[in-house]
Amino acid sequence: MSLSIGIVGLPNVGKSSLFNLLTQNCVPAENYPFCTIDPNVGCVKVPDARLDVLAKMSASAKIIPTMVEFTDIAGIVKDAHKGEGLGNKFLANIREVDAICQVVRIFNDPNVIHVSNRVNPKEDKEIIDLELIMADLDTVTKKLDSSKKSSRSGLSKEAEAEMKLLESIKAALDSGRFASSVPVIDDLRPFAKQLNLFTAKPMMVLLNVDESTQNTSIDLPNIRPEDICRINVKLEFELQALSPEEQKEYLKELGMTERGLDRFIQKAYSILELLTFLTTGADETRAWTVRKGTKAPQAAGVIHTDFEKSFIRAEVISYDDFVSCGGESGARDQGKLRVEGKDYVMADGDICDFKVGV
Ligand SMILES: Nc1nc2c(ncn2[C@@H]2O[C@H](COP(=O)(O)OP(=O)(O)OP(=O)(O)O)[C@@H](O)[C@H]2O)c(=O)[nH]1
Ligand SMILES: [Mg+2]
Repeated sequence: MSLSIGIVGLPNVGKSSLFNLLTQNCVPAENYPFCTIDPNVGCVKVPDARLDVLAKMSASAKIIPTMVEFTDIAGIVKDAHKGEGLGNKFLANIREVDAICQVVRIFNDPNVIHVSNRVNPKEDKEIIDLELIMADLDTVTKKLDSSKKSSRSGLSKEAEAEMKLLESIKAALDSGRFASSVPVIDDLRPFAKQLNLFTAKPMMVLLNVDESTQNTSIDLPNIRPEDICRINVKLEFELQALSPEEQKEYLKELGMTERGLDRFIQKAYSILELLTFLTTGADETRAWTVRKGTKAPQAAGVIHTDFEKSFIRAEVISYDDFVSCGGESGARDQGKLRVEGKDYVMADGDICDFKVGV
């Protein structure tokens, strides 16, 4: 499963630099022979420390991480929703992605022109937000108008509920809030999804910092603080050029324990509402991706299409149990290996052995 995150922001904030950083960091895996699918789309491996631990325990010949796709989108300008700049192309590109990463500049550099000639992350984010909100408002208003027309001949209960939802979304957008701030009941989820609104997509912010702004506290609209990730893109480029040992040394000097880039990829992966399950053995230790809520047979189907139909049961050990029991046989002895059936809902970190029929 390949889900994609669109890198969105004002011109010159570091979107393409981030994209290049991500794709250069990528080692081709056998299921994705090319990292860069086209100049703007790249597959990136998701760092997961659990893989190294499991590979060591199982003496695996190789490690295969799971992947996530990033799309580098052209810089948005004010009035994009009216077709300014690359307006329409830009919006069409964002429409296709599953989640949005807004890059916001908070680095100072007189050599890099800022479109408004000043560094102001809050206002920059507001410009982008407004474009997305205006484009969504257009979609919602059109939809409301057509529902109102058909309502003259009477509305079904279902259509009435849909119209109410549209009205709540419109009210939110009118007051500068995102569609994602409007609660949607389960029955209306398919309808809401099919609207494909920009501001209903999962969203995160990457603050492109420098040494002087890396700890600057900042309050951004329409985003939870935990969905903001700080990276110094320029510094990450410098790190990229170093060997893994030199990187460790440099990070230590800077008082950091890991690269910001790894944290960023993990965060981007997490907003997609996915979970990782694992398989491990002498051949390989591997991470697999499914949407949250996926049941065991469908998860087995990710490994091999036929496995979904021929699924019999799953033998599951949670990652923590696997490690603390010293591997599969220890977990089995201590009653930590669970036998799960076709209604089992997968959990993150499940180590699975799927039993299938022929
Ligand atoms: N000082 C500094 N410069 C940066 C940083 N990130 C990017 N730049 C520079 O900013 C300029 C623009 O970077 P890009 O990555 O091309 O910006 P972009 O957001 O893709 O711009 P558009 O594609 O035009 O929308 C380049 O000269 C980069 O080298 C950073 O963290 N610090
Ligand atoms: Mg660019």
